[in-house]
Amino acid sequence: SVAVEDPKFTLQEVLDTFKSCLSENKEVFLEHYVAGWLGLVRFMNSLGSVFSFIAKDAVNKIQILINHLNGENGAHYVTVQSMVKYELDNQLVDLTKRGSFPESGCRTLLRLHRALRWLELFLERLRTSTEESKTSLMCSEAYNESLSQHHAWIIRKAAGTAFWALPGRATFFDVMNVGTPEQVVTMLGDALPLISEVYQVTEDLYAQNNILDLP
Ligand code: 1Q0
Repeated sequence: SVAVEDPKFTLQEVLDTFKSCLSENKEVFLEHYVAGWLGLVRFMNSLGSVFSFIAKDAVNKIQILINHLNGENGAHYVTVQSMVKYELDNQLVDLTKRGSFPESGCRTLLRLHRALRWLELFLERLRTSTEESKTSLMCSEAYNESLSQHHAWIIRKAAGTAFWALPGRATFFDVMNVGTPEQVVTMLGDALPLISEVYQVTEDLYAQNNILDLP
């Protein structure tokens, strides 16, 4: 199970984890991908209990991937590339409707992958925001441009409600624990291209294998 308390935690460390995701030949290490997500969830938990229904789903999915990594076929789960190949070659993925493999690595990671696009859009807005900018608005705009397209109405409704409970920009910057607003902006500028790259490599892999719409 997953530890969620860490007083020294800074968002910088989390975003650094995504840097270590990519191998030299642009493979995505699942272990680091999962570690990056754990850090994000920890951050989300520090924002308050309104977000716990979101955190809970993220943790469930992270745990599924950890179980694959630690399972008897773990060697096939070292990279996202090897995972996709292994699961597709062995018919371990539900391709058109939910059925035998509700916990396939491919469909589970796809949910986090879509959320990573939300994160990218949100952090980019935060990076270019001003003191007057509203975090709830930045968050919902990023969500509407990405993740919401994959969510049922009831989930969109619940997410929209949670966004209104987001703390303001100043609190956000504090919780990140990175330093002055200027330092936060610099850190985000450094980290975002790395997150984008991890996102794009995964997106291309899923597109090539025709698995962007797994149920
Ligand atoms: C900081 C506020 C966080 C806002 C997160 C926006 C995402 C809202 C998503 C609402 C998800 C609702 C829970 C259930 C959804 C599932 O139905 C869905 C599909 O799965 P399935 O198995 O039913 O097919 N699950 C998902 O789409 C996965 C969603 C994971 C969302 C994880 C978002 C975690 C983000 C954390 C980063 C917060 C830190 C931001 C750092 C900002 C720095 C200041």
